[in-house]
Amino acid sequence: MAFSVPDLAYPFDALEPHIDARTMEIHHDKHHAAYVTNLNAAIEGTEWANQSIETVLTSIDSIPEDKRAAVRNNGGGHANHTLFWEIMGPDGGGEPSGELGVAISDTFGSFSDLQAQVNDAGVKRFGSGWSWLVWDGTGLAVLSTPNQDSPVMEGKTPILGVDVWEHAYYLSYQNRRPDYLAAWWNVVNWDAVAAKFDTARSG
Ligand code: MN3
Repeated sequence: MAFSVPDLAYPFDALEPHIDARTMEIHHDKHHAAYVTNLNAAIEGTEWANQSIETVLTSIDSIPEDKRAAVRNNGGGHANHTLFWEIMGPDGGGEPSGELGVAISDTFGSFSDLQAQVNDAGVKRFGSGWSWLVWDGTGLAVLSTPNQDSPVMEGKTPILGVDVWEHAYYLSYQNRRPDYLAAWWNVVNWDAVAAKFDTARSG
């Protein structure tokens, strides 16, 4: 079963004014679609074609060398964007509550301290990549990855991630990545993040 681009659970314009509809359309229908097409081409006919994307990414060092870079970039791209669409939504923003809110305060000091760390990791990522909140097996942590590398490749479970490739923000924000990051928090779907947190902790 080949991988496919998941449908968005909301319209392209649902995240405006923070993320514009044209950016969402190109990002989902062109960029994510290209990762999926290239991933499927790389693993077609191999034992990896019928595995979950998580299994593929945790096994990246076992992928045949001539396919490994393509799987790393495009498999990571598929997993990263799938999470990205899921943890955003039109009624987003605010602050996490419940056990996730408590865990964030315990780990980072406060929600605004978490935001500062995620933003800082995103701003400092040179070139293209992602800033993440992950479950590392024992607790929460902030990290960034280059290109389309996924925390899953390091055995960590992403529960929130923000794409800092220019294609994620350039139409509205041009070179102003910090402005994009500041606005992005307004579209975070904390129910979705909390669900990933619960799954990661109990996994
Ligand atoms: Mn992207």
